[in-house]
Amino acid sequence: MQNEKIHKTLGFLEEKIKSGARLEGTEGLFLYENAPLDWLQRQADAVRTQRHGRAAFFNRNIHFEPTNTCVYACKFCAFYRPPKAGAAEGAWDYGFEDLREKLSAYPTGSLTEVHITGGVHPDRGVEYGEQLCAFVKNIRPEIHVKAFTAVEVSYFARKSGVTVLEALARLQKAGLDSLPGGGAEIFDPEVRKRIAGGKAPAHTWLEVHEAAHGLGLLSNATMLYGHVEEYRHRIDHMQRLRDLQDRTAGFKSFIPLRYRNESNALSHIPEVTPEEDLRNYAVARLFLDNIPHLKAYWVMLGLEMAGWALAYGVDDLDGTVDDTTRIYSMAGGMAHPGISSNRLKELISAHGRDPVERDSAYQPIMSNGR
Ligand code: V47
Ligand code: SF4
Repeated sequence: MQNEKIHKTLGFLEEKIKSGARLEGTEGLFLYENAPLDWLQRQADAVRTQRHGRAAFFNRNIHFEPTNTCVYACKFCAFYRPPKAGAAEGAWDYGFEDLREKLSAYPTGSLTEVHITGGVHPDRGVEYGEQLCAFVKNIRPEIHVKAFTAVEVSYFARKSGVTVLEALARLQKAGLDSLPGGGAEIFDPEVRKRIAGGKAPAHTWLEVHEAAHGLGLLSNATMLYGHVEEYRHRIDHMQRLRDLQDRTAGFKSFIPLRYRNESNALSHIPEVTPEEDLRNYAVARLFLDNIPHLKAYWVMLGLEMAGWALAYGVDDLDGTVDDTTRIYSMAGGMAHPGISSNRLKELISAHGRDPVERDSAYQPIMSNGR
């Protein structure tokens, strides 16, 4: 496209964004393809400031990944092991007592959320999920249980011969508080088939979240980018989330996840540049106008880049995380992710924002250290 035409369209879009009007899919695509990064930064930061002022959110959480045994074999995944694999091949399976031990390292008040997700174990149905949620609530009733991706929930339901709605209602009764955003990858069926063939299709992922929202459970949404997809697939992905959010308002945060290329079946694909990460956050902030929070997951991105992302529309850095998540360390992310809340606050302040500790529903809470 010629420079003059690009310039004119950017002027038009700047006015549109300022007025609060919603961007069309073609306009989102135009931004990905043509907008200079500094232009995107200014627009995304203005929208972010309008919504959240100088606040940048974080929470005190840990991740627990019960098993990496998985019935699926997503090509981007460095984490999973097939059901026949044993410990020698790197498979693991933690029991409830391992979780008890892990939680016991955190005195009451020093942790607000446990994020539980893992491989889709062939033998586990909704009963397992209920027991795990109830186990956490029994020993630590104050901790928010964010557990099981839509892919895991859909498998639980199938395995136990119940509907998704029934599975979710039973999990909620047992103690589930919200769903994490994983498993969304990219919704476009062709791309999804190439990178995650076999696992729950887009409509299943969306149906699980819609049903969860109907029960009053909040959830997040991710997007895995920077592999074989094109910009139009990212727009399609965000459009489907935006449409669902218009109906339910149940998504709290959107979490773009950059494809990391170590030790998986797509390792020949180079990772995208930091500039591309920032472009993606900014377009997401502008296009996805009805999901309030945009999260830079520092474990995937690195702390320094997560700090920079705060100027490109991001308002949330996830949490303290602890060192038990391996989804990213096995794919090229930080080896032992974990950080104190003070370090997160320093990072946020160094980037000119005000750190706000939040609970899992993004209500500000008073911190008591660690
Ligand atoms: O769905 C797996 C991604 C996701 C790779 O809800 C990879 O608050 C990049 O969903 N390169 C699981 N990404 C993690 C997730 C998440 C993380 C943090 C916070 C929340 C939340 C959710 O991890 C998977 C997949 O998209 N993933 N392998 C990889 N090689
Ligand atoms: Fe299994 Fe999840 Fe890895 Fe896919 S991304 S292989 S569903 S653990």
